[in-house]
Amino acid sequence: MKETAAQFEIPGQFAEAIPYGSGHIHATYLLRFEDSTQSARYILQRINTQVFQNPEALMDNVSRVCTHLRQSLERERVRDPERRHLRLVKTTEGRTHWVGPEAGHWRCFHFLEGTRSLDQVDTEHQAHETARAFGSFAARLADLEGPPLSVTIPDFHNLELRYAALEAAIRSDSHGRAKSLAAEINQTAGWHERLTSAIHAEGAADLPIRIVHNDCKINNVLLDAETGEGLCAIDLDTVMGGTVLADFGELMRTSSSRSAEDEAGVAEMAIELDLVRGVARGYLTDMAARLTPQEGNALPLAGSLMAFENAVRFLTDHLSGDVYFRIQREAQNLDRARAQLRRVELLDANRDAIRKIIESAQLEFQPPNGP
Ligand code: ADP
Ligand code: GN1
Ligand code: MG
Repeated sequence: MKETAAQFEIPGQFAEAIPYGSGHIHATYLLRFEDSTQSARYILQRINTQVFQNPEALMDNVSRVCTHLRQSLERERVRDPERRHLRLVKTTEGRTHWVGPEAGHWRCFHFLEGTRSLDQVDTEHQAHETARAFGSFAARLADLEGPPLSVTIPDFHNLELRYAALEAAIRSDSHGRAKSLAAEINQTAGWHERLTSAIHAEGAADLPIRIVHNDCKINNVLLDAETGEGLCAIDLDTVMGGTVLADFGELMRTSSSRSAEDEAGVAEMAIELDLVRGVARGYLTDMAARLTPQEGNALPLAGSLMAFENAVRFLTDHLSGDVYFRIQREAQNLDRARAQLRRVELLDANRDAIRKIIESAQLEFQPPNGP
């Protein structure tokens, strides 16, 4: 790790590198450097190139997004700009990342001090600040100049392809797990049918493409450790063209329930309307004025769709022998899938209440003459 860290333009001496965070994709390390008077921390990541097969294009996107956010924050003289966007540390050769032995692609960010990320939400304020940070992020990127961002994962939120991948995993049943999963597989098929009709009924099939984050889960935002203010959207690898459903839906999926993503006690799981209000008001603070009426109408469905998409992906990965999402224990992807199926059910059952909350947040944040 010391040799890898030495490839980056970091002053002082290497002190330590320890595994960090609970992301499912990259290998992340907290790096500490020190000199005689002070010590500074960094995030060092080995990019998962199974998942991101074009790391050059990926890092070009990330670097453009970081630069644009910095310029936007500086132009508006926002307080504390350094903690409101990710900052890459360049390599000693002035590059965005370093390609090491065995084609390991490494990158380094300044550690945002005095912040924390949560794996699950507890208060309405946390839900609000998480969603507000992601809404502000999307609003700032609306005027990104230059060519479109590269597609870092093709068809990332293509539900039909995700579902087809599940069906293929069931057919090949490479780890002999399908037989014991008949209940989950049937449930998934049922939701696939219902949600496919809902997408058409709610006009959610052909929403405008805008730059979105595409992975707005709760632990991809850094909150101020003391005040809880939502400071910085992180994990920028999937920032590219997409629909508002991906971002708003992922926020609803991860921040509308006081339970873990892999919660085993699904019977007690609940959707809490105070958290739903936090998400809706937070996200719409900066985005209400930008959304078309068609996008606004589709928002109440977004949480069910993203919970379903994640259920399908976790179940596929469990059937395939856990090759995509990192796990800390046996059958964790199955627990994740079951918990997401329960969220689909709860979000769907609460759709009318969720719609009312969203409509009231839209009124609160829309300019008087509409978007
Ligand atoms: P993954 O794609 O594997 O989820 P992330 O980029 O989300 O990787 O990073 C994993 C975790 O590391 C985050 O959830 C967050 O807790 C922490 N983290 C990442 N970047 C920073 C940073 N610049 N400052 C502080 N913490 C960070
Ligand atoms: C992954 O990278 P991370 O842990 O923030 C995944 C998301 C899933 C999420 C489920 C690139 O997010 O799409 O929704 O796990 N990221 C990628 O927790 O596949
Ligand atoms: Mg992450």
